[in-house]
Amino acid sequence: MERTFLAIKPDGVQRGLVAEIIRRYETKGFTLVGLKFMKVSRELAEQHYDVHRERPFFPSLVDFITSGPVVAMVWEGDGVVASARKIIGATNPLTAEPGTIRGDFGISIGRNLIHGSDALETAQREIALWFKEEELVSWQPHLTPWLQ
Ligand code: 3AN
Repeated sequence: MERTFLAIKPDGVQRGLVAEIIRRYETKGFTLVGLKFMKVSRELAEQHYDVHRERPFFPSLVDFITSGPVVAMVWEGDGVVASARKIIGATNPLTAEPGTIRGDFGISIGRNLIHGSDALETAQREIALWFKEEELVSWQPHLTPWLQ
């Protein structure tokens, strides 16, 4: 079953949007398999954003993600990688569609509330980076037949 990695960034936590963001994935019908509330070390932040290492905004990216607690999550379901990204919206909250998390709650590209893996391979890398195998729970939700 497909899995993706999502992280509610420090701005999402500070603004009290944790429940609102989790609600969107629960009510969509995806299954939560991992969740932790944590401070991110600089080492983890630099590994997570490794592809952006040469970009000018890399230092501010690392400063921001390590500035306060985040909610790290793994969600499971058919097509969850692409669908979770659609629910998040475009990178720049100003151009993200209304109805998406960034479109509804953000205005700043440097404070865009949530991270979501951009492809299956990235998801596998990020899940392994952020979670130990024993922190992930494989379970079968008792979904109504309408969601199966
Ligand atoms: P996304 O989070 O939509 O996958 P990426 O992977 O292109 O976006 O960028 C990772 C993060 O880097 C973004 N979430 C955003 O916080 C930050 N970022 C991207 N582009 C810029 C930019 N031009 N200026 C400042 N921060 C940026």
